[in-house]
Amino acid sequence: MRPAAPTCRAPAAAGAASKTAGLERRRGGMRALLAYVGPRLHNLSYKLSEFKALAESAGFCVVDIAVQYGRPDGRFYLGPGKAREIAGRSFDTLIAYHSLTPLQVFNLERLLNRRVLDRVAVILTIFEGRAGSIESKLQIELARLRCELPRVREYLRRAKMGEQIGFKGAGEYAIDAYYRHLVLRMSAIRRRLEKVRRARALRAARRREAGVPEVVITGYTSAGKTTLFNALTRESKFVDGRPFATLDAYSRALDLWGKRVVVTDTIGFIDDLPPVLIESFHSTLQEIADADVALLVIDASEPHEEVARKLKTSVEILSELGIDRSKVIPVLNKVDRIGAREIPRVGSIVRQYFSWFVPISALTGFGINALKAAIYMRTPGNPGSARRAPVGWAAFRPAYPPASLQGPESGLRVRTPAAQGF
Ligand SMILES: Nc1nc2c(ncn2[C@@H]2O[C@H](COP(=O)(O)OP(=O)(O)OP(=O)(O)O)[C@@H](O)[C@H]2O)c(=O)[nH]1
Ligand SMILES: [Mg+2]
Repeated sequence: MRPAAPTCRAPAAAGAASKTAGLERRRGGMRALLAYVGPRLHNLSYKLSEFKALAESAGFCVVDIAVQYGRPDGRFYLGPGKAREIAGRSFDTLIAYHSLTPLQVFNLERLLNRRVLDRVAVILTIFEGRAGSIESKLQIELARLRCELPRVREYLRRAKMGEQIGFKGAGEYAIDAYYRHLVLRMSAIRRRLEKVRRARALRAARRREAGVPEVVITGYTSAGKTTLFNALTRESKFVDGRPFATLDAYSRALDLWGKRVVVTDTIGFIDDLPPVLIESFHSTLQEIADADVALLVIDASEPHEEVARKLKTSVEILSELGIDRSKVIPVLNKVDRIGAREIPRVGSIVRQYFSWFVPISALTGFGINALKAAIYMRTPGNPGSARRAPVGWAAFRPAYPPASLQGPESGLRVRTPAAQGF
């Protein structure tokens, strides 16, 4: 297959994106060659364009994508022939789609004489540039060290065997000292994280005691979670078309017809999320598990097969976190990009998992009031019958005139929670 056309423009020089770009630039090695070795998947071009977006988001300029079908080579990831072939090409950093073993990194760096990274390292670079809270900074450092440790162990093993390995110019004793430093630093971070987590759990417990329902916004990265958070709370948190705009869970109180709820924006899901990151961000994900209601934001403007795949993965992640499906409100976002006729078609994909959904456009405000009503109905603490709509049909009118969609009164039928009768 043809890899995506190479583009080498400088990353946007604004906000958090430029911070990550600056980080990579300081490290040097901006021109990246991406490599994928694996099966011929039907959605491979989509996966590769996401991979490219990730690398660009980290500040790299992607010169090309090398694709090789089959099983990754144990020593070089790419087949040795392909690895030698790309050695002659012009780039500074090789980035592999899959997580590389220490041996593969070692061999490739030796062969190419260039920096070799994998997708996890790229994600971590983005995270480093965007982490705001002390907790996410610690989580990222821990993930970084956990990736580094097996690599250093490999260098140490080789140094003990008497090999001249040139690890940052260090010899066996220096590598050994560095290895011990990593282990100590990791346990120090774990202890600090434990304290931060306890404090956060305490705050959440207090909120629960006060009877304030918790609503979390979840879904894939770039689905429009923060745009929705801003639309619900009238905040102006950072929104970006690039992956992982949001890293820190951020909460805000929201008043729904006299009922106070706390809405939290969270980190987005991504395909093939490496276990090391899942573990590091466990506490943030735990926040989702503890919520009374989870808004699962789905980008309705993507191709149907992508909507289906991401929805399936999201449902699996939520169920792994122990979230009952009855707690989930499926939110079909970006309907302004697809038009009213397409909504039921995308909706039929959602109906494979949920009996209802709320179509919205977080950007134009379409459906936001219907969603607020759904949140009102689904969160605990409703006065009187939970089956009664909080207000009349006014609740289901768009907040302000939508850009390309008419309101529910003019043709589009919104299957509201009131109509569902739950
Ligand atoms: N057309 C349209 N674009 C939207 C809508 N909602 C969000 N977007 C755009 O989608 C992109 C991603 O939006 P974000 O709100 O940053 O997405 P997110 O889910 O918070 O992404 P992460 O924080 O990276 O996980 C931005 O360019 C938004 O302007 C919508 O309803 N309609
Ligand atoms: Mg966001």
